[in-house]
Order: sequence, then C-alpha cells, then structure tokens
Amino acid sequence: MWAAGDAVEGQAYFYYIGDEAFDVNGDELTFSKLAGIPWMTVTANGWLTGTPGAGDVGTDSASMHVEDPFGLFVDSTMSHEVITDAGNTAPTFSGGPFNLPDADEGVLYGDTIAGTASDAEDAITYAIISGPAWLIMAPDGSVSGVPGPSDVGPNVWTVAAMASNNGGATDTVNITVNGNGWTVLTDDDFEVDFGNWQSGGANAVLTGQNAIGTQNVKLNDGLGDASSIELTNSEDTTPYSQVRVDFTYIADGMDPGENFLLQYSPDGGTSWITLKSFVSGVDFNDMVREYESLIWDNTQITFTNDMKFRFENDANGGNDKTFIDNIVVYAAGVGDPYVAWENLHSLTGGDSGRASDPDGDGFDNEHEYFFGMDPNSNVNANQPTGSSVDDAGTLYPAVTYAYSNEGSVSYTIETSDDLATWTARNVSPLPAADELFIVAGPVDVGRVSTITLRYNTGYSGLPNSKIFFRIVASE
Ligand SMILES: [Ca+2]
Ligand SMILES: [Ca+2]
Ligand SMILES: [Ca+2]
Ligand SMILES: [Ca+2]
Repeated sequence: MWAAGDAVEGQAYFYYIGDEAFDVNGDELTFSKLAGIPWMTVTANGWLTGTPGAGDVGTDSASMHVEDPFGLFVDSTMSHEVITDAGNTAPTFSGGPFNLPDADEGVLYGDTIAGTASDAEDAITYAIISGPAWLIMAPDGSVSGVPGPSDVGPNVWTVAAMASNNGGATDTVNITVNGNGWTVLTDDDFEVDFGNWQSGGANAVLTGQNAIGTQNVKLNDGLGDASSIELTNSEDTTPYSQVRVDFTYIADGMDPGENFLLQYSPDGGTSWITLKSFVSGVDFNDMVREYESLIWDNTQITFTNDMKFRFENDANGGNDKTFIDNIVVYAAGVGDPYVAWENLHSLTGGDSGRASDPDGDGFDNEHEYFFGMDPNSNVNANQPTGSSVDDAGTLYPAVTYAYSNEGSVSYTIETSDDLATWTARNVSPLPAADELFIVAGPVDVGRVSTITLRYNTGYSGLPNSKIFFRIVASE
C-alpha cells in the first residue's frame, strides 16, 4: 500500500505518480487503474486527474497497474484521501491559450509561462500534461528544448498549474516550429527502437532514464564497440558540402576527465575517426542536459558514399553512463563533384588525387574525370577521337569527346594548323564563320554527355589539308 497526495473537494486534481514506480531496466512504464476511486482518471504516463465531489470526501483506495513494454507488470494498492478545505480556491490561468514565440528546428528554445496562473492561498508549480516531447517544462513554468525535423509546424501542449494542495487548472500552450532548410539524412528519438542506429553490444541499450519523451540510448562505461551505437546503414554525403549532427545528452556518473566520443567512418565502419571527444568537467557536468549541433564541411572531413557516425562511451570507471537522445544527421550545400567521382570509382589512398594514374594508362585521374573515362581501366571509352564527316558533299575534320554534366567543369575547343598556335573556337549550331558545328549529340550517357563537332572549313580549304583539335578543360 502506498499513498498518492490528497485531493481537495471541488478542485480539479493533478498528481504525478510517474516516479512512484521504478523499472530496473529503465524501461518506459505505462500506468492504469484496475478498480476503485471512480472520479479519478490515470493517464498512461502517470498523471492522476479528475475532480472529487462532496460525496468523495474521505479515504479510499484504488488498485493500480504498471507495466513495461515487455508485458511485465506489478499491481499495487494506492490509498487516497479527499479533504475539504473551506474557502480554499483552485488556481486559475489567465490569458490562455498561450501563444509563445516561434521556435526554430534544431535550435535551443527557451521561454516561460511563469505568472500565467494564480492561486489565492497556495504556491504554484507548472507541468506539461501532454504534447510533443521536445519541450521540457520546469516547475517554475520555464520551458526549454530543441525541436527536431518531425516537430516542424504547429505544436500544442496541455499544461497544468498545480497548487501545493494538488488543486489545479489546465490550459494550452502553442508554439510554431520553423524548419531550417537542411536535408534530413536520419532522425531518431528512440521512442520505439534504435531506428537508424544499432547497438554495438551489452553496454548500449534503450532506457527511459533521463529520456526526452519515453526512451533514449544509454551508453555505459568503456567497453569499446559494446559501449557504442552506430548508424546501421551508410549515408551518401557526396552530393553535399556540409554535414551536421544534432543531439542532446545527460551524463550520469562520468567523473571529471572521463569522456564519450562522436566519430565518423568514411568506409562504412571499417575505420573510425574521432570528430569530437566530450569530456566531463570541460564539455559537460554530471546530470546537466546538453544540446549539441555540430557542423563539418568537406574540407574538414572526407565525404563519401559510405559514411557512418558512431557514439561511444570511452569512460573507464564503474557505471559511467551517457544518455543520448534525439539524434538528427543533416546535410546541406553542394558537394565537390570530383570527390563524388572518386567515390563512385572507389579511388582511395594512393589511387586517389587528381594527379594519380592507378590504371597506368597515361591519363591521370583529373583527365579521366574531365573526359568521362574510366580511372580503373586502360580501355578508355569516351577518349576523345578525331574523324571526318561528310556534310552536303564536303568532307570536314571532326572531333568527338565527352564532357561532364555536372556544370563545374568548363571546356574550350581549340584548333591549330601547326601545333604551335592555338585558337579557341566557339561552338554553335548556327552557321557562322570561325566556329565549330555540332554534327551529333549531345547524348546524355550518365555523368557525361558525348558530342561530335566539325570544323567550319573542309579539308580542301585547309593548309596542308589538315587541322589539329585540342580540348582544354578546367574546374
Ligand atoms: Ca488554493
Ligand atoms: Ca526519446
Ligand atoms: Ca588513368
Ligand atoms: Ca583509364
């Protein structure tokens, strides 16, 4: 038998029992009432509500049920008393619903509803009864939190003002969350499961302890992989120039100097590089919630099509815990198309770099990239070639080549009679002097297009009946 706080006859009652039950695994608990105290309602997240009437005054009891997600439960008897308090009035809100200023996705928000409720006799505290989990309310009515991608748009909460005698009132808080324009790669609140992440072992589990909402990830001690979570699937970050990782955490028992790591892998989890070490006493203090938003660009780390992130508790004492929630991986900007091309062809280590020639065909990677050739094969499709084309009975010199569709590479076609003096030529489908004419293409064949151009003068009009073509590419 245990007792919930007293209710006052004729006053709406608000009492939280979510901390009356404890699950050793930290699992989310669901509360319900099996029988007893007819006027009282129990919410799944542990609020007792209702308004007792004159006939409810006195002691009573209810049979209570609490259950974890695996169906394990305990039933117990809760004693309860409704008292009369003549002349005492319930708190009231004034001015609601409360439309607080807009919030921005991924940015720490803060405001307050302190002072919006009053009570003639008793001290007041505030609490959120229901609504989006990202917003946390302190007993003084101040609110804080970071809205994620799924919170963009209107957000509505039911809030209570509670007097010290458990009498209360409810009202509504509205906040509109504005999106931030970043592309969301992954977004996980861990309410149901690990989502896009996977546990590395026994010391990385889901728990309700210190969670935003009902669950988060607990990383315990430093058992290496077993104390880590990583993205299950790789992300392709090559189309972008920036990545960003947002998350919130609370450390519990992390002694000064102990740390956890945020790492990334450019190769799907084979190798890991530490992006930041979060150190107790430097970056955080025990049991103080922190919100992080960290951005890297493609000059700082290598963007690949096989990119992963990992969180790992690196502490070495006993029972050092880091609780991580609301992990969002974002991307933005336009990536370096050459890096994307290297990734496409799996050019790593000594095979990478514009000056390398891993297939030994005499074309360095930059040439192969500019002209749509294969850096891993010395049989080069798309290699520029010269030819002759017959146009209305006149035979012209022509050149066929491939050019990048990415728009970042510019090409100039030059001609020469003697390989000494070169003249840049305009490319045009219109007949005009001193130009090259398109006779085939462009044909889009993937990341490049192929095209065939003829010179403006036939062989019979050329010095020595020949001309040289040169294609100058730059980025
Ligand atoms: Ca009162
Ligand atoms: Ca959560
Ligand atoms: Ca080559
Ligand atoms: Ca090649």
